[in-house]
Amino acid sequence: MKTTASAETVINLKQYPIHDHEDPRRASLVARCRAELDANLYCVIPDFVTPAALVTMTEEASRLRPVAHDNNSRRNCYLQRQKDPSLPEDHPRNLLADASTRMIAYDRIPANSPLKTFYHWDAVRELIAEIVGDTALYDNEDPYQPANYVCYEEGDQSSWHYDSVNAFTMTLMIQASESGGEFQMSPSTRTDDDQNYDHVRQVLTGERNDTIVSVGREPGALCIFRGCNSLHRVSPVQGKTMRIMGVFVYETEPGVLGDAEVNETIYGARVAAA
Ligand SMILES: O=C(O)CCC(=O)C(=O)O
Ligand SMILES: [Fe+2]
Repeated sequence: MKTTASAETVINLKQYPIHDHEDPRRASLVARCRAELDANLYCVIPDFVTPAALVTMTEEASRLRPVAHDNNSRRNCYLQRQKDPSLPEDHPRNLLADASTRMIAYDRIPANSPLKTFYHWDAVRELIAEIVGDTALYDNEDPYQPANYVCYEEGDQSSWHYDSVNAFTMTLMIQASESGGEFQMSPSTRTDDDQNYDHVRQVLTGERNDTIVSVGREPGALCIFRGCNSLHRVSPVQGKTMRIMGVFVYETEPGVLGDAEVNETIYGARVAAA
């Protein structure tokens, strides 16, 4: 397969020749990531993106920061903002906590951005499909959602939560904060059949931390995780350096758009349906 010049400058093909399906290093990367995702519910590919692309991405996100939507909310781990008065005060559904991130939507990002080159390159999408075990993945076709910069400034965090719809979530660490901003996970806190409220409450209140893992990653590392049944959070960021993440959404069928109401919450009033 032919690679575009720009993909070569964005992805570390020397270490990860993902465009060459015959290269044994590609097969071993897929095997390692599949095994780790199965065993731990997450996997990390360090140095997946080149230092030059990280510089451009960091500059771009910093420049676009003024047009980010400040997405601040108090929510429970099920991403709901309302308590349920029929349940006890310390029930997980009634434990609300802060989440604040600065969202830079897809439509704000230039067409030639390395973030978009990364997201739209067939070799990346095909690699991820093999890792997560889907026969094929497709780009999300929403105007706002497919690839975003998500910035965390001092004090920002994403409190414990489950991701709602996607079977997997994919994030790229672009710039780390000075401290804090740690990605933590308590794998398989619930199953499809059992909400496991006692354990969930203990994680939310800090009573129990023996099941929590910190997922370490340096800038350039790609993380794929299954967040639907595993509580996870980003701890409060400390220091003046923004934590900058790339967040990408692939779909298992073509032509998928985001929900208009969800988009308005995440990206602000400007995206409200006309
Ligand atoms: O920023 C991160 O490391 C992960 C954030 C998160 O919870 C998500 O993207 O679902
Ligand atoms: Fe999440």
